[in-house]
Amino acid sequence: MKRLNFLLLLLILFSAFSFGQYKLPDLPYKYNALEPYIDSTTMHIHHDLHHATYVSNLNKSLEKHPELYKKSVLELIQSLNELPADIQNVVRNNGGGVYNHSFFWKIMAAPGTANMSPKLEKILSENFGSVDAFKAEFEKAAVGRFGSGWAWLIKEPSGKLRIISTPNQDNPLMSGAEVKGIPVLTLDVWEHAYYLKYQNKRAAYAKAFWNVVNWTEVEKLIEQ
Ligand code: MN3
Repeated sequence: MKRLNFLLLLLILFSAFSFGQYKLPDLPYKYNALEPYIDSTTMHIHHDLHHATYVSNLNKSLEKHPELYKKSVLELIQSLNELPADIQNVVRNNGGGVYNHSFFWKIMAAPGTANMSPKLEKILSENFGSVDAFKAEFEKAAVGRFGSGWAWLIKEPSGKLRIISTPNQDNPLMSGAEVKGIPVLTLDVWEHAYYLKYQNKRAAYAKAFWNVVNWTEVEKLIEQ
């Protein structure tokens, strides 16, 4: 009986200690699901090492302010200016890294499994002239982002769709974002996202990306 109590106590202590800490989400598909456009090795390195590091760095950055573990990652990055000054920057970079990658995995799918519906074609054409014009503008934002960052399709408060890019791990939901909006599609243009397969050819990576977009999810996010 004593032994059981001891085990229970350990279990309770363990849950209390780990409560609220951020965890690396699993990929919503297999590592090789996006082949041949995004290779399995890149997905392993990107998810298991890069994304995982943002998660552990975010956890570490809140160690001195454990009450903040109660907040969601989104809540943290939407209220950066309200956080203790000593952690604002580290939460911006690592909270952004956690949020952006979790979102990025969700808006991709195995080639041919989540094609663009006629309804979404119409929405994109209304906003950008045509689907091709939309893709060209998005690729331009991806290629034109100097250094590391992200290209985004966002829904502005007015409901209009807009293409932007952000540096580092910034995103359009963050407090202080230059352009605010709801992300509905994104492309990671850090070199770690494409260098193994595409080397310095970011434009080829941006073009290949169209084969693995989860258009069903994008449409759902636009309609929300
Ligand atoms: Mn990345």
